[in-house]
Amino acid sequence: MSIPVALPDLSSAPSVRTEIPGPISRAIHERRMRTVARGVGSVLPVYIEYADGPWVTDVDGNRFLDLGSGIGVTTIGHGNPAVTAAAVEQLELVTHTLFTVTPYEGYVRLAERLAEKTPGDHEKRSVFVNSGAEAVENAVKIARRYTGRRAVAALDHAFHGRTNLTLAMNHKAAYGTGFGPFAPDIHRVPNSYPYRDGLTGEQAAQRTIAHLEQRIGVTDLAALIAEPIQGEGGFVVPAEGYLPALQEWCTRNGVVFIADEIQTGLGRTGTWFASERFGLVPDLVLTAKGIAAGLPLAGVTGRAEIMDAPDPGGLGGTFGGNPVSIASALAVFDELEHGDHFAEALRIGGRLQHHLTDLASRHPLIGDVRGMGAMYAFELSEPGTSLPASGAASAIAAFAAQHGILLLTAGSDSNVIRFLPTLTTTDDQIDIAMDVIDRALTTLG
Ligand code: PLZ
Repeated sequence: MSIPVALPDLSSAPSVRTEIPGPISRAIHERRMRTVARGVGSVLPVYIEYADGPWVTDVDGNRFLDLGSGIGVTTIGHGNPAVTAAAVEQLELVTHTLFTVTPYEGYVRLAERLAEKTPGDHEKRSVFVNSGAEAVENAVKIARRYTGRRAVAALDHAFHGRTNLTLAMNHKAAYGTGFGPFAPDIHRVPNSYPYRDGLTGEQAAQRTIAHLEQRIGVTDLAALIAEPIQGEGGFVVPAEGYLPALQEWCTRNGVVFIADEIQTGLGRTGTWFASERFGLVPDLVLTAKGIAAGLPLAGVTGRAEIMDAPDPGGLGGTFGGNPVSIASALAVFDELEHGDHFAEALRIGGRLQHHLTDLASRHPLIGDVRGMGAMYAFELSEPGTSLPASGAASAIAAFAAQHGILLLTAGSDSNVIRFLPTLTTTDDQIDIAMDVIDRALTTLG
């Protein structure tokens, strides 16, 4: 598809010109159903031709306000000019050599940037790979090699990817149905979910630690992996003190503490990493999604002594740390360093919280409102309980789509609406989206 001749106007309002999906999208969709594997779904089958800032425009000319950023990837906005320029320049210089055959400086520079920006001033090393799941896989490899232990613990409501090892780590069985057998020695332990468990951070940590000690045993445990705010699990913000208590326990017991910052990282919560918001200094930090604003790249960054445990040749892969992705990531780092993106994330969080609190006071279906910076959500419950209201989240998302607002659902019970807007989203745009959600909730009763 070529870029449309008439670029969309840049006013605040979404523009819905056809039924959704429109006729051209529907025609492409028919072809897709005959050629693309059924297992690859699409939340909203409108086929996108053009994207700028917080907008995506489909082949029928419908312009949607994208409040999901491709699941938290285009954090600094679709089509950021500095990222595009960096990628194009790199494409013209060299697209591929394979760092493990003949290296290039960008890889080193990005490792330096991550060493500088990830929490803690200890010596660090990085490795770059292609996807979040691959970063998780490598973190597990590295932690096992370093500790000489085999078991890995993940939290209830976790999501870590779709490869075989990471499927074993996910909470939701549906991701893995029929895909087993799964990797052994992966354990899931209770998390902190204040809305549902009512526990303080200290109490929730005690419960988690009891499981780790009784069900796995410290001497076999290589690593504990946690998302500072659980993403696919429904933007579960742990109670205060929970994660620091787990980190402290890991340090005391020689267990590698891995922060999966794939969804929370790189400005999303108003700091470089959400770990900072919780006072964490993880042993390993995982990055992906927003790191290169849409080009495929992921990383594992962490303590030098842990990262250097594997021998040369133990880590790698053909496309890992591709020069074009790396150049884009360096441009993202420059943008985050010199722009006011962190303040924007906090502004967006404030606006979302204000609106969602108001909606919750008027719509009894909203049981909880939570989040940090440009990572906010509301959970839908049967009124007066914390039991999941089934179907409501997808109904709201479907209503919003018809009105030009792209929303993502989340949650182990699929009863959460989550917001991952680009940091270029204005207050006016948020207000428009909230009005649509208000109407959707009224429709649901
Ligand atoms: N860790 C915390 O959020 C990816 C999943 C989309 P990949 N989340 C979006 C889908 O339906 O598969 C994610 C994450 C956290 C790991 C991952 C995995 O990252 O780049 O998708 O492999």
